Amino acid sequence: MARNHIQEEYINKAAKGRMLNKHEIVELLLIEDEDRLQALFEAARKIKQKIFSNKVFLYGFLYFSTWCRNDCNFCYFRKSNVIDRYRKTPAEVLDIAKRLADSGVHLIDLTMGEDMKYHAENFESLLDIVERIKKSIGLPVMISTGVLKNEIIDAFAKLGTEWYALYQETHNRELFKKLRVFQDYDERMNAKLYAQRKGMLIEEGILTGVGETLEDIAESLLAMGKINANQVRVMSFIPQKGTPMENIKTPDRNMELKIIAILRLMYPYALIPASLDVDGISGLKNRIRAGANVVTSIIPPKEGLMGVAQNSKDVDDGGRTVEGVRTILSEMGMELATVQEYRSYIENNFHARRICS
Ligand code: SAM
Ligand code: MD0
Ligand code: SF4
Repeated sequence: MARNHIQEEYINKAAKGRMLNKHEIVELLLIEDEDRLQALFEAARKIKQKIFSNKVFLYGFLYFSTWCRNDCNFCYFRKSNVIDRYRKTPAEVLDIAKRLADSGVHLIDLTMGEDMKYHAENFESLLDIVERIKKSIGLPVMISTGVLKNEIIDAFAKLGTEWYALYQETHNRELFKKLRVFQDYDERMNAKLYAQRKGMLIEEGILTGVGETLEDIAESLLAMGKINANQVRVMSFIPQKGTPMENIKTPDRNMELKIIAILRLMYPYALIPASLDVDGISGLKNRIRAGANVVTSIIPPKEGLMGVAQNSKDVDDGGRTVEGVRTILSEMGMELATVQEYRSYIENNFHARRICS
């Protein structure tokens, strides 16, 4: 059978609710023909529409400390990079969280490098911040702190922290070693699984354009379902000045879009981000069209806050705000969900595992 027909058959199979295997995922990742590509996105969109109608969720991104003990080769904030860093005070974090909430986001994502200051104080001040956000702001919280010890995860889980985001980046152990140098694959995976056992929702993710093969990507997409991740993501690698990977080119965006669409076909109920941290606000429409349903990396302007992959793009001119996003979504016939709708979705014990197979 001609390749086009095979790809079409796999899209139809997945659209009917049947799980894709590794070979089939690789075949879909190979799609180049424009009509097939559009058919893939359309199938993903239809599934999203059926489950989430035209509702989109928004995450406020609060990168409160850019200090880090690690040396990930892809990251601008790796310890060896000589850059200006900041650490917001708890009062500043709360103030920004409040303004993000008032602007209309559905969740506050508290992100940091693996800042030793927090490790040294057993995360007391971050636990306090989460408690205050829950009490006085009332929005769900995600922590993206890097690897935490089990006792610390216990403390966050006890407070009712909804999410722990911790991305493996790849599920190829050899590649992991090259990307997250001197870090332990199992330690990272186990922290995530421990949080899940303690009742937290987990987010798993990969980077594309970091030397992975299509088979590696397929393995990762399957791994996300095996661990029942609730939110699953891909981000295109953006080269960062001063890092060992600064001369590696950013990949063609169609790969990220194909991965988003395949994730949607495989895991209809999952939350899948359209990150503003890769192409800024101009990258929003195509990611939503490919099947994403959460806009992440909404950053309040002029607070001295950074993104991770695009640390300043569209931030201070207000492009990455709820208003900026709302305008674009409404042009597409999409709407912002309410906080209540987001809450009831995450309280419904959903996960990436296929429910309608
Ligand atoms: N430090 C914590 C950690 O590593 O888990 C949380 C913040 S970390 C900076 C969040 C994620 O940003 C990483 O897991 C990675 O997927 C993504 N990221 C970092 N550098 C990137 C880059 N150059 N291009 C694209 N994504 C990147
Ligand atoms: C994003 N810059 O969503 C954020 C970050 C961490 N939970 C998320 C990678 O694009
Ligand atoms: Fe640190 Fe996270 Fe960047 Fe790695 S990805 S260097 S852990 S901030």
